[in-house]
Amino acid sequence: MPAQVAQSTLQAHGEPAAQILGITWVLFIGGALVFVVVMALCAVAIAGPAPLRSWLSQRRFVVAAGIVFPVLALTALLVHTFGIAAQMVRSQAQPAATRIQVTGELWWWRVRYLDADGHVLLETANEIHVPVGEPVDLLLASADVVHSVWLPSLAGKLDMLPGHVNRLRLRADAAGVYRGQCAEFCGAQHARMALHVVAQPPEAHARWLQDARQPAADPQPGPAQRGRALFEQARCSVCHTVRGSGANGTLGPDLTHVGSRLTLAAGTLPNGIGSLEAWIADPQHAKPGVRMPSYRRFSGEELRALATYLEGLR
Ligand code: HEC
Ligand SMILES: [Cu+2]
Repeated sequence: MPAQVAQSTLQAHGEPAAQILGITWVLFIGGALVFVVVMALCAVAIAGPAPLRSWLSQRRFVVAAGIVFPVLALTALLVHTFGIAAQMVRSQAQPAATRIQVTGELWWWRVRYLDADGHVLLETANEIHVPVGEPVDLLLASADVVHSVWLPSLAGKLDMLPGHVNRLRLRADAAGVYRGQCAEFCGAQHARMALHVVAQPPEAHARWLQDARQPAADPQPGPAQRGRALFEQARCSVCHTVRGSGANGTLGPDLTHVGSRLTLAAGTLPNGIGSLEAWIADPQHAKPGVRMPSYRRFSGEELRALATYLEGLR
């Protein structure tokens, strides 16, 4: 797994993010310069020598600095920003070869990889794997309320709207794990709705995609096998799919390869046996209001078996 990259707008690792960062710096430096000059003029106007003070209070100066300058400065910024926006629209006119449907759910992300004809190759959750250096289109939708995808190091921020598909272009120029999050308040657990983009060299990405499309392997005899039996008895399959096992619920995240994910519940817990046990026993504690019931009735040994089974789904 590539290394984690800090989640920061100030560290752009791909084209759309770099273009936005350029605008950020122009606005920030321009705004800072204007601020410094205005503060200096204020100081002079209050405590400066009398001739300077009277010069500053001339009508001509007030009109030039108070009306003409802001109009010119804001117009220049507008033209600059429109220029970059037009450049972005031009460079994104052709659809990208890699298209991934990302649907916001309360409070996680459904991720579907599409083939050239728009058929679903694979469904997973909360993690988007992309090839390094290639443009990728995220087709954004929502299953419920308005969410927003924000991946500051790779792209801008774009809303996910019910009944409408928005397209977000991104390109990761270096291998890495890029964190993102929901940026539109969507309910109680909005703050625990993170996602990760995993960028790998194209060959590694192709291999990952091929592996991820395989159904789940049968569990080893022992606790894992007992875990699968418990998974069936407890009817986790009402909400979860594990391809190859008969479980085909769609209300919650696909768990076919849940063991290979970085985190659980959209960045709420690091993945691992302990976290899986804690999550299954009491998701309402880890993420209050979440759309999965707590299973406090399982014994410690049963939880361990379930977690062992899920952790083995790689
Ligand atoms: C009523 C539907 C429902 C049932 C039943 C259910 N879950 Fe869930 N489960 C969810 C939802 C929804 C999420 C996503 C929660 C979130 O991140 O906001 C989830 C998340 C998970 C996750 C984390 C997956 C990930 O990729 O982050 C695991 C593991 C899990 N459930 C295991 C189980 C097990 C084991 C059972 C049975 C004992 C079970 N679930 C029963 C709805 C359900
Ligand atoms: Cu959200």
